[in-house]
Amino acid sequence: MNKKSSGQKPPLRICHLADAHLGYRKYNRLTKGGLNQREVDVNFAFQESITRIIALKPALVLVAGDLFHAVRPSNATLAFAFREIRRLAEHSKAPVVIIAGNHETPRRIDSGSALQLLEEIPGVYVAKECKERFVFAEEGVAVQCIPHAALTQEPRVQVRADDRVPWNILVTHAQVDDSWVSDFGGVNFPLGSIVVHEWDYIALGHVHIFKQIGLNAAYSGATEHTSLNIWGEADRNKGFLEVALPGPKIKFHALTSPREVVVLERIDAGGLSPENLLSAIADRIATARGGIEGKIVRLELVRVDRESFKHLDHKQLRALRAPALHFALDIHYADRPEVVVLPVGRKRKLIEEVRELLQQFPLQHSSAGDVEGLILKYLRQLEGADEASDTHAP
Ligand SMILES: [Mn+2]
Repeated sequence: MNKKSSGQKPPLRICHLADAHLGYRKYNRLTKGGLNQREVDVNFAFQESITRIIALKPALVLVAGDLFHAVRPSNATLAFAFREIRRLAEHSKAPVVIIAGNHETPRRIDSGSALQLLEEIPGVYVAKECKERFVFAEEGVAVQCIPHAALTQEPRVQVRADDRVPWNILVTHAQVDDSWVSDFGGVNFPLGSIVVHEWDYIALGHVHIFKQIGLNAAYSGATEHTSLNIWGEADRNKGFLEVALPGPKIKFHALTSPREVVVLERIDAGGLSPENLLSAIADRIATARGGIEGKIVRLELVRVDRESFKHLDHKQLRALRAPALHFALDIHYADRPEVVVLPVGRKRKLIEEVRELLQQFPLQHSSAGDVEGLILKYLRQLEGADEASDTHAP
């Protein structure tokens, strides 16, 4: 019986989340229990999303990748994820489908995936490596999963919707266009490479802000501020999606627990005395609505004179910054080019950009070649960092 053509498709309500990045650590602020404060924040936000999803009573829950921040999460992170996913499956009674994102995908298949532990929970379905399709007859829905590793294969993975099932959903973790980049390491997967309209909904992970793509696809965004450049997403809420079919009608639920990120308006320090610069900083901090206590704050100072910065009252400056969980003071000195604008042209490799940048800087103590070698070394270390150790890369 083809329900699709008979027009009697039963309504379906789904919750879609992604990019929880459990195990993310940043800054050296610890909780009373000795845990990294940001790791605890990330757990809180995830817990809030699970509690709120349970309350919404969806028929299906989708986790579109990067549940874990690293290939080998700590034992504490694994135990926390296990408990929360089990709570979700038990209390919602909805099937929970999880796919692997780039952060939790090992480069070597024999490393195994941390996600396989979650497969042991009844009602939880995991696509770690290959494309996989889960059909839930009772809910009348087929969920086609394309985890990160399946997208890296050549030739490109092929997927088609199944007409015999009332609802067809696609879940993947990738960069579908270049309009917003939150994180590197994802595969470029233009939606033009699939038949977009045959899917009732396409649940995306990888971009850390809520973003609807066309009529039937969306990024839910991350559940906390875990992007490489958190300042660029400071004013965007973190949350998850409730998606109702037919439609899809997509509703964003903003979480209340993510820590606030504040980007203060930059200060032009050109010509300011040390005293005036300090009071300008104090004034700027006073503009933060609700203060800066416990928040993650950034303030840029431009055209700073090295001598007057040295004579700043640093004790007072420390006192001004102290209430924040983390206060990034980004200083651009007057005797350095503030921003180097590279010519716009074809897309190039990062190292090519670096090479060009180096040519524009007068280097005093080392050659451009040495610096380039060093940068290349660090880039490679960064690439291998997730996998190389049990500890977390900065
Ligand atoms: Mn991510």
